[in-house]
Amino acid sequence: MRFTKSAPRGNASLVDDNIYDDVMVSKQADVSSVADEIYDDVMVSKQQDNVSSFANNSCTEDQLSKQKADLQQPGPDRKSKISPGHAVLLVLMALLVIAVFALSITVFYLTKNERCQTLKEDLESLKMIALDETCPKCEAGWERHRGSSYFFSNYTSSWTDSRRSCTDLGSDLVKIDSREEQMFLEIRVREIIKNNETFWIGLTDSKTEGSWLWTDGSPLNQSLSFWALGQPDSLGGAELDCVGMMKTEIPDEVRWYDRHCNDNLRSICEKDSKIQLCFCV
Ligand SMILES: [Ca+2]
Ligand SMILES: [Ca+2]
Repeated sequence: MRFTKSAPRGNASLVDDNIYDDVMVSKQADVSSVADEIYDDVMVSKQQDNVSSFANNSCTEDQLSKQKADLQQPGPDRKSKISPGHAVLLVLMALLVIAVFALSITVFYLTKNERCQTLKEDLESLKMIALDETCPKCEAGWERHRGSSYFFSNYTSSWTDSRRSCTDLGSDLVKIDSREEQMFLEIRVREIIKNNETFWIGLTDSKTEGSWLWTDGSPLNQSLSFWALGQPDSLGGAELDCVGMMKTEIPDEVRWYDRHCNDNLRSICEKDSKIQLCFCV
């Protein structure tokens, strides 16, 4: 509030105007002051709000940092986000990987052991051949078929002498174990036969008449007997106790006949072809 100066009475109107102006100026000054104060209050309040907001934001960032650190650190307080189904799947996958690895190792060692065994067998065979101590020499002319090797003699001798010749070569008179073996021998006999010759085989009933045995002592299997028609015909007591195979009257047919064991005939020797692999080079 400003005080106005006094004025002469004649100029009362002018004085009133001055007073009014002073009052207005003073009022405007007061209003401005109040507005400034309000503005200052608002600014202070706003600054306080900003500080509070900044503090709040800082607190939130701190909390986020703390939560991030907690997530990075394993511990019982942090809950796992892996579901039980995923955990089971992971375990199964791990077991599968382990099983595949173990299987690969097993296959590797089995293959390795098999190769080693084969190499050892080959080495032993080479040693026996090189040393030439235990392997008897075999004659030329052995023929391999399936699991056996066969020798068709060009000389003739009795059944007993023919068998001895075979054993001297690490073999015995042939034992016919199958129809296929019979067929093979038939084909070879037809190919090498010259004058309707007969070849001794390893079958005899010299111990008991009518009881046919192979040289290894096994009895003849009647379902695998290949007698010629009407054979054997010594059941009446004749000394026909050894068996040979020869062509019959039927073209290309080769069958068995019982003969005197002292007859001089050709013969067929048989031995395991594995033995031949070792003994014959
Ligand atoms: Ca045989
Ligand atoms: Ca007989």
